[in-house]
Amino acid sequence: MIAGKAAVDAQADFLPLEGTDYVEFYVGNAKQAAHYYMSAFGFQALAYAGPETGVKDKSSYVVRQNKLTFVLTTPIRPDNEIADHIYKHGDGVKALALRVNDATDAWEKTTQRGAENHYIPQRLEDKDGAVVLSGIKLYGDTVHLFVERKDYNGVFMPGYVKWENPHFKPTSTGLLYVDHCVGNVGWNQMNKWVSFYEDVMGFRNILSFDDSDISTEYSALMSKVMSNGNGFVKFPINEPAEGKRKSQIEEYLEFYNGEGVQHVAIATNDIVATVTELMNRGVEFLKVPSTYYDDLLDRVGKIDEDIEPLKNLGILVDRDDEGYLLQLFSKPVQDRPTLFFEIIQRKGAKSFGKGNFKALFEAIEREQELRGNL
Ligand code: TYF
Ligand code: FE
Repeated sequence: MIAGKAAVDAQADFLPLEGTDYVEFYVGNAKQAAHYYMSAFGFQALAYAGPETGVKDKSSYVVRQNKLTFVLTTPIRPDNEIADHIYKHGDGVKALALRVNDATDAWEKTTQRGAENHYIPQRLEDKDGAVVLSGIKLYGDTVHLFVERKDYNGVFMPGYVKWENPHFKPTSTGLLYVDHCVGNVGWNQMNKWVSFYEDVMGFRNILSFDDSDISTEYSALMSKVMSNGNGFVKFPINEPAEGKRKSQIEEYLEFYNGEGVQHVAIATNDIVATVTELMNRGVEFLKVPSTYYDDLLDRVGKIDEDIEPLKNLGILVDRDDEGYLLQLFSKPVQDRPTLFFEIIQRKGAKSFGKGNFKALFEAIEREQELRGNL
């Protein structure tokens, strides 16, 4: 009986994920991007790989804050995949790396179920142990990596050296971990990627938003939230929908030149303190009209926070049947209107802020209009 139940559980989650290991960005200037994430977002220097460590064609800087690890990678020669990626997409997310207990097994199971190979499992070793890395293709040129690091004690991964600057240790802004990462896919492609997460990764569709839930006067989109078995990783997928004018998803697809990661949502347990710090360090956020706060308590009921600081910072609040959440969205973090960040504090709610969609999307549309892309 026990063996039978274990078999059923294994069947239910054939791809046990321990969480997001890191997010890798391909950028035009990794040295400066790393400085931005340190100075503006409060990350610490962690590791480095590049010409000084024997890597010929790229430099990668690893920064960390609590359980959040970002890798900033840039090409240092024109004739490689990284340079092509930046030429096509501008700066953006290349890899969503997921922590697993067995990266070989994760790759074998997912490729057997139809995933396209990106990186055949490789055991990378140095004096601190071994990391096994593998990867499969995702939407656009984005990939999922599987990282097995149970036998590794080094700073990041074989190939990287410790990187620090004793003169520059920015204080934390309270960012904790990746809450979810959202992908924008092409017209009528959402269900294909929903099936990918269901069939290849063993995820479930936990929430869906259609046009009628979220279309404003102009911007229209549909979204389905995919979650793995333990709920540690969640990937909403957006596709554009027909509206009066150009959908924000279309604007993204046009400027990213294809499908890719739209936003990375980062958790904090004190959103007022975190957003105050981020703003003081120059991070720019979308603003909703102050009338948003007039009937806030009627909509969300009693909350622990004072309304005044939320209103001053532009923080949005939404409630579901399990609790409430506070969230705020940055402006795009590069010149193209592509990747942005969400800062989120969950107080019981497991949803995504549906009650804020109208105010949020109208704020996005005001920016789209300023860019001449509405
Ligand atoms: O992740 C989410 O679903 C929320 C809402 O273009 C959202 O953060 C959805 C689509 C979008 C911006 C935010
Ligand atoms: Fe989000």
